[in-house]
Amino acid sequence: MAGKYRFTFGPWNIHSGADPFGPTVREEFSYDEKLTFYKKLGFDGVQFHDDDAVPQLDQHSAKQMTDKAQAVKKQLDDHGLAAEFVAPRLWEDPRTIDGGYTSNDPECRKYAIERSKKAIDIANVLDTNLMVLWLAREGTYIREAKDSKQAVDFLVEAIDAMLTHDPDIRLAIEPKPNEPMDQAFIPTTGHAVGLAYLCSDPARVGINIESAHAILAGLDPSDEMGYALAHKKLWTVHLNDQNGLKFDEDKTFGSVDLRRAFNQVRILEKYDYGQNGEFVGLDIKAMRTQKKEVSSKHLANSREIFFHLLDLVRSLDENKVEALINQRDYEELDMLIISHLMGK
Ligand code: XUL
Ligand code: MN
Repeated sequence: MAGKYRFTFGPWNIHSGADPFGPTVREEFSYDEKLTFYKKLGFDGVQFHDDDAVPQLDQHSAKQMTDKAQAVKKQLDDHGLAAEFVAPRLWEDPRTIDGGYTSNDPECRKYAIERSKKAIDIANVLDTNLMVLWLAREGTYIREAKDSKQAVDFLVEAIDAMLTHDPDIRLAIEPKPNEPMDQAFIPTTGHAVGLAYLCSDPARVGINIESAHAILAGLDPSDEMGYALAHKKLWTVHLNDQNGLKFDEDKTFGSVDLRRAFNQVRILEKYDYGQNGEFVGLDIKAMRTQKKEVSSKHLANSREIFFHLLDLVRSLDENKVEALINQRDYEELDMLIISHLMGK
């Protein structure tokens, strides 16, 4: 059973606990140390930002960048790990203060596209053709700051440049409605799918659904997954949990709402997620209060919760579900699901 699902997380998911209001609270594990965690915790692949793989990327020549990426690839091979995707980090450089692809400054937009092409080149060396685009600062703090129609044109222009740069690259957009921006231009799966169809090769533009991001948009993550699956565009997921409309919490999968998590596992299982090589990605942060030596439990726990929920998905009496749907007795269906989740 475990064989059917392969799990990944990013090195940023093991972290030293800083938040906007306080400094780090535990020493950071080095990247090399983090790599040793993956297999031990039951994970098969690594999610990368471009500069997780090649730190200080912008200061390197193309040759230096390739050499460094090759060393990372060798290390992955030595650990028996795959690279799931590379994502350009477009939210820390001074040239991305006002956004990357949608900045009002043409020089900054150019930087964002060039940086994204570098991320694609790194992905090639790491032997993955998947790039995730979390559109961090592609939005506004005040409505009048940018033109929302033109922003979509800029996004299409940037994505088309990436698709042209590498005829094999596939781009998975990770929608999020807010944080760090007040209003993001691509807040939901529907927006991302719509954007895909405006691009030069829509078949190579798909989606990464993060549970917490969907919840922040007031939506049910499993419905968002269904929408992306119907378009054959669910290419990866960032499973986690979120307690209502506040900052992006990246909590352990299922830790807030087990039923909501159950329904995510249920739709993934129903539509054979993973059959085409998709990984189950987690994007989860340990609580700030965790001590260093136990600051990776959130990852192993999330994976374990996924498998417990998978057991529940597989043992649900689907005949009963269907009969209750046919009778339109949704009160009884509600009770069936709740009882099942409670082990009754
Ligand atoms: C931000 C977020 C990112 C992306 C990768 O909320 O989820 O970590 O997943 O860039
Ligand atoms: Mn994410």
